Amino acid sequence: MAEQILVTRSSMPEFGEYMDEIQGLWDSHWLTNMGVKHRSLQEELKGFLGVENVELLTNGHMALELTLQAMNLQGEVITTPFTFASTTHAIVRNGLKPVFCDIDPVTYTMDVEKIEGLITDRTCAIMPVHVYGNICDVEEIGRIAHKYELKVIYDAAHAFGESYKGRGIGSFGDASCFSFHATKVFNSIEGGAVCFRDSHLGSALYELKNFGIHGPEEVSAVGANAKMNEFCAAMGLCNLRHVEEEICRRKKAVERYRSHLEGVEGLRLNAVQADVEANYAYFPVVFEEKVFGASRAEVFDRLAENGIGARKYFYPLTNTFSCFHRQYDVNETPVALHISKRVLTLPLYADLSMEDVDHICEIVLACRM
Ligand code: T4K
Repeated sequence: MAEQILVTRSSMPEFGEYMDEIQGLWDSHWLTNMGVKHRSLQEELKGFLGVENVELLTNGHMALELTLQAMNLQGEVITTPFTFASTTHAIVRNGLKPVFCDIDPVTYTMDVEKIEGLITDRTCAIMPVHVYGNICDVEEIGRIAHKYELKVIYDAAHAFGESYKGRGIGSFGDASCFSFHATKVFNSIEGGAVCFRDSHLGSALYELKNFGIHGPEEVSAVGANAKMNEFCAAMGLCNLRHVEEEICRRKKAVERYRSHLEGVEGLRLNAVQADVEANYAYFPVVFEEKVFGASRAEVFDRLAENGIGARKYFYPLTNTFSCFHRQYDVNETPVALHISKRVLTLPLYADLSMEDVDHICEIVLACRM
């Protein structure tokens, strides 16, 4: 049987490069708790992301969850349901109430026209998502947040290495939370980071990721254990050396996809955003069944029959999850509902060959017959 093509495939450095990076850990026996690899990855990321402050964490989810905790927020957080479970869970697990804003039909990010109508006297923050690496309207969100004195925490899990108008995307808002999961443009196996403006937030995050320990004999907060270990940090250091090449190779695959699928009636490809240095994190395609001639489900099944694992990122919407016991009304986010029922993310990773892209597109287009 031919090898399966999955939605993504982790990029890894040469084995020898990683071995060299971790050699010192055998000598020092220092494996975690903010060791030398942790510190050096943190420093390198500041430069690469163009931000002043970075705090490393075990994963993108803990980045979101502990950032909300560190800000000591109460009340309602405006967010979108067109995202991975993590965004909404981080809000709920902090005892905060998610208030769902609909998404923009072109970028799939928070529809800024609809934010102000959702603000109440209980609103404390906005948590928009740079979904698929599509950048939110950071200027308008910044304006609204300033006007109503709200915190802005970006879920930047998909946005590693991107910039807007030449400025690192992690420098917008009060904080931006990145994921370095194995499936991301940049991975440290598991990992995440928070970029933030206010240095007090850094000290709070540093303590919260280490059980809230303030000093040898003082525990001042109910923290978690969310410290990135040395092996993950070492993987991050290796992958960071190759991430620009990673993005270039992804770009080539995206261009190849576009050469086949652009302009096909009933298919909507991801928006190309002005002033954004993109990272080509995902390749979402929206299938309008009546125009295209086949539904998302048919395309998904046909690809699966051929050993190709496209994914329905992000279906179902988080405001329909059974764990929320019908607390939210999905009809309040009709655009998100429409897109989530029709979108498929096609395989995309640095090692994906042009022949594989051709093959995937052939199968997709043949679904119309
Ligand atoms: N916010 C947003 C918007 C997010 O999308 C995410 C994570 C987060 C926050 C939270 O960040 P983290 O806490 O995860 O750092 C995957 C990822 O696990 C998850 O990180 C990601 N978003 C989400 C969109 O996708 P699954 O359940 O779809 O993963 P899985 O195991 O099905 O893997 C997908 C494909 O990736 C596989 O078919 C093959 C490939 N793969 C997977 C793994 C685990 C590899 O090549 N290597 C691997 O090690 O969630």
